[in-house]
Amino acid sequence: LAACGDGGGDGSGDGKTVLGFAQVGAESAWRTANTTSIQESAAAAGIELKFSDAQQKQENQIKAIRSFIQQRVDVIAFSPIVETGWDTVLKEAKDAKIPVVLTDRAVDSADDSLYVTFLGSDFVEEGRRAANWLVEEYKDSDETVNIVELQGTTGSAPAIDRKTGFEEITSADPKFQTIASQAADFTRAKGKEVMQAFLSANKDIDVLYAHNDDMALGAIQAIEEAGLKPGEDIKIISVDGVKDAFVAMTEGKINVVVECNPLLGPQLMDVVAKIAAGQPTEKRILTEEGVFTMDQAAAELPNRKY
Ligand code: GYE
Repeated sequence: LAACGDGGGDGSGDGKTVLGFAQVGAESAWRTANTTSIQESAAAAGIELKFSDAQQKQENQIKAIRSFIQQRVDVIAFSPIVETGWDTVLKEAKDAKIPVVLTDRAVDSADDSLYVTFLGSDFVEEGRRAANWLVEEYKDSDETVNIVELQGTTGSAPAIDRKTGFEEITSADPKFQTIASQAADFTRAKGKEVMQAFLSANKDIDVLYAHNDDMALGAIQAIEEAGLKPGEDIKIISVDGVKDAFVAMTEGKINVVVECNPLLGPQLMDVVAKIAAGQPTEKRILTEEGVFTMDQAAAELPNRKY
């Protein structure tokens, strides 16, 4: 790759680094914040952004990546919708000598030469944090805790890892029983629909673990419509930390939120600039995040940026 980002021969003629970004979709508030962050930081960094929205379909994302290769952008970044099935298209990018940055979600590939770096959260750790809250919450009780789980998009890194991290902790104590677990695609509408099904099939749900806030917020509607109190009758653990989830926490409807930061734009642009300048980058760039409980929500709400 030539220095100064002219390796791709971007055709824009003004010497700007051109970044092709293939986004997952607009499935959640997290995603919307992520998109805005990427667009704003590209503009601030003087990077020309070609942005594509795959509407949660892998085939669309693959098409977008192929079109970026054809346009000979300098760098390609994307959030792989699912973990597998990328080797062919990533090989095409590699053959075209266009560096690829994984943003937010990872791929499951034996060949890590297919991308330069992976920038994003540790989703397994998020799952552990969710479970650690549960362990603490029920530490003085021996009774069975019936858990239902709303999984993110089937095959996606956050769905796989958040489940794994959660199970790693809860499986150590047999009182924790996951009685139902199903994918709801990270959306509110699906979260509500699947929670309705959970409620009609199970009389005794103690806890809902939702892999993101949007599904939790949809589930809250289903729980209320069933005449139950979210946060009390059914305790709710969620992931992301979007504003609406903090509002729900101040209303006592979500008990705890494990933060997952979508504001990856500035870090992404730093990496892109480094790559364009021919500088080395780390293979894994982690995001820092916390855990917020109901009693901290009101104080934290004004600080939320997404
Ligand atoms: O948690 C969810 C979004 O990949 C971390 O995708 C991201 C997840 C996020 O739809 O809200």
